[in-house]
Amino acid sequence: MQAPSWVFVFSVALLGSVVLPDTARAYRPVVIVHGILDSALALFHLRNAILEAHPGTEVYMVAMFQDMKSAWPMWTQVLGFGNAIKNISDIHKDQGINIIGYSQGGLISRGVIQSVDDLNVHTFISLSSPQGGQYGDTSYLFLFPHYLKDSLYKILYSKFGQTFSVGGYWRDPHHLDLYRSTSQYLALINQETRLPNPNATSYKTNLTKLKKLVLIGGPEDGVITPWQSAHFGNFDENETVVPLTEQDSYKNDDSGLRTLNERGDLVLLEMAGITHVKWHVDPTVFRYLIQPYLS
Ligand SMILES: *[C@@H]1O[C@H](CO)[C@@H](O)[C@H](O)[C@H]1NC(C)=O
Ligand SMILES: *[C@@H]1O[C@H](CO)[C@@H](O)[C@H](O)[C@H]1NC(C)=O
Ligand SMILES: *[C@@H]1O[C@H](CO)[C@@H](O)[C@H](O)[C@H]1NC(C)=O
Ligand SMILES: CC(=O)N[C@H]1CO[C@H](CO)[C@@H](O)[C@@H]1O
Repeated sequence: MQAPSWVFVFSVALLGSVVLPDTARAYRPVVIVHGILDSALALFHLRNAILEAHPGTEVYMVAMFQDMKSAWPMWTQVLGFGNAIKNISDIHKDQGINIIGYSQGGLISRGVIQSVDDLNVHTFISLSSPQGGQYGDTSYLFLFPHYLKDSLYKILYSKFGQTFSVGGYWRDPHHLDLYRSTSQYLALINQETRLPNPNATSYKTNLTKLKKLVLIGGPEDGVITPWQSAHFGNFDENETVVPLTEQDSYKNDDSGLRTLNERGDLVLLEMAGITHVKWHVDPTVFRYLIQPYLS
């Protein structure tokens, strides 16, 4: 009667070496959401990097609101991307999905995570997205050629301006009252609004359902302003950057970020020397900042 137990030990050892090598592990599917004036195809690099590192991963590149349509209002895009992401999440209900949102796509993804019912998102990676708002001149503002950043509030904080995606997350530190009373998007999901915000509680609880929130940005970004907005930083009235943990809404845990942080599930990552258009193509960014969080 010795043989069976020997066979048993042997097969366990075999299992250990044959069934569980790294490449055969099942990684969660990844959904990629593109940025402004961009298309899903532009993120092909990122898709290939994921497949090379973790062969067999299902990678979904959501091809919606591409190019000029990426300037459509934020909630319109959150609804559209939300339907697509909900479908993908339902297919993988038990395992859950990971989401990578690049630039404006990271701000749309966060809206989806906070407002769509019954998603199962494990990790959300925000790749240089203006999570704390935008206040800076960039080529992306070509839609309003006659305005500089200090006068853009006149157009963006109006009914008309709010019909553009950037109007939804323009955060002018010299007109915060207007921002709080007109921003239809960022001020609501960041809990800075003076408008009725009936969904505030569910925005918060839904955010804290994430297993991990990874925020990536860096000082040479050149588009996201201040660059710390990638980490929820924002400007005060003197254009001094206020880091997330010094903001009142964080201290009061209004949006759930403090809960995530105190749970050890909020990760702020910074890399020098990466310009805005390189975050999704630079192999070092992928290897050290993204890949470790895809499980
Ligand atoms: C999501 O799934 C529903 C039902 O299967 C389908 O009607 C709809 O077109 C899908 N939406 C997207 C954006 O894929
Ligand atoms: C609150 O959420 C509901 C259901 O998702 C939505 O129909 C409604 O427009 C939201 N209200 C606001 C003010 O965002
Ligand atoms: C901005 O600068 C002015 C003048 O130096 C100062 O009085 C004010 O307290 C500063 N505001 C903040 C939020 O630090
Ligand atoms: C993913 C998730 O938990 N979604 C929830 C967001 O909040 C609404 C309202 O509380 C819930 O119905 C969803 O299930």
